[in-house]
Amino acid sequence: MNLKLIEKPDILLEASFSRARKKAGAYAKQKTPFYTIKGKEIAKIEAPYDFLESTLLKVVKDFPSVDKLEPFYKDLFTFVIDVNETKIALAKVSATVRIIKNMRREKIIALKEIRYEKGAVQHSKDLTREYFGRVSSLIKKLKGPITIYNDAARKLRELPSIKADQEAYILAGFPNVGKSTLMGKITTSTPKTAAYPFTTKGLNVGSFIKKYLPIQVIDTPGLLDRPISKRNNIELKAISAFQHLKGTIIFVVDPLQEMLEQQNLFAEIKKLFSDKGFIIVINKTDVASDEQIKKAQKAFEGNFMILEGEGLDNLKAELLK
Ligand SMILES: Nc1nc2c(ncn2[C@@H]2O[C@H](COP(=O)(O)OP(=O)(O)O)[C@@H](O)[C@H]2O)c(=O)[nH]1
Ligand SMILES: [Mg+2]
Repeated sequence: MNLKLIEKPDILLEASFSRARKKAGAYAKQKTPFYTIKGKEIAKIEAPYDFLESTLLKVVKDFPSVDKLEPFYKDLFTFVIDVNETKIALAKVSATVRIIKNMRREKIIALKEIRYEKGAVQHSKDLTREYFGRVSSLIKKLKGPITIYNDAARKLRELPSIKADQEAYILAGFPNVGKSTLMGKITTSTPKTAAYPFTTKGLNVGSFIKKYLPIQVIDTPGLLDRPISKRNNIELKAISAFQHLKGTIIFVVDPLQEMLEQQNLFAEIKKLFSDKGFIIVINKTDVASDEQIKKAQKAFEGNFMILEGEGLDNLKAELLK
């Protein structure tokens, strides 16, 4: 998610006022010196708003409407940030920009009304100074909301880019069964590691092409590789976000590892993702004994099954169907 951060108030103000000075400096001479002064002051008043509008309102506009997000991301958003707090912070930002806009209009009208008389030059400059002072104090008050927004944006920027409306294969199975290796074999793109806020290892997201369309393959280290029943609430939520993805679970079995544990994990995952398709891959057939392979086959009997090794081609063919 490509969200811009907002600069700190001091930097925003410095940028606004330096634009104001530049604009005033570039202001062309008018018929009379007084018109020139007034014109410069008007230019100074316009510049900060133009800058603040283009930077701050853009951030507000770019922030996705959580209600309209794909359910997968909607879940992730609500786990990762306080959506309400962030919305309130952004509302404060846009309200401030609106106040500055109104002030700008009032000040410009007031400036235009100043007649050429004693004290008029000072009066014009005072109006600008007063306006700058109010802009400063308004923007400084945004310190809290800006921090809240930036913290949220930083977290959201880390979310993996998974296309929730496209088909995905999700790898599951105990550690060391060969999920990442398999991922490398079936994906044609180099898998990218994306931070996933609920695991230290993040997700690996890769893809292959099926009938000209990219199909995503997602490896979930730390998520679908331990008994679900031992998960805490946050982990369960992190897992449940995957329920929204359209896809198939590839459950990888290692014949060299304890079989009952793997069966139990499979049963839990199957229950959790009851609406998804499953493919079971019995891996490491090159090093497992016939007996171990048979045991694994028996353990998962009745379920859809493909063998790795010589079966990898079958898996690829299956995935490309
Ligand atoms: N002999 C053999 N080793 C494999 C196979 N697949 C993976 N491995 C090895 O098993 C170990 C764990 O693999 P990895 O893909 O990291 O497992 P993950 O933890 O499930 O992602 C690594 O040393 C791999 O080289 C296989 O088909 N045959
Ligand atoms: Mg791995």
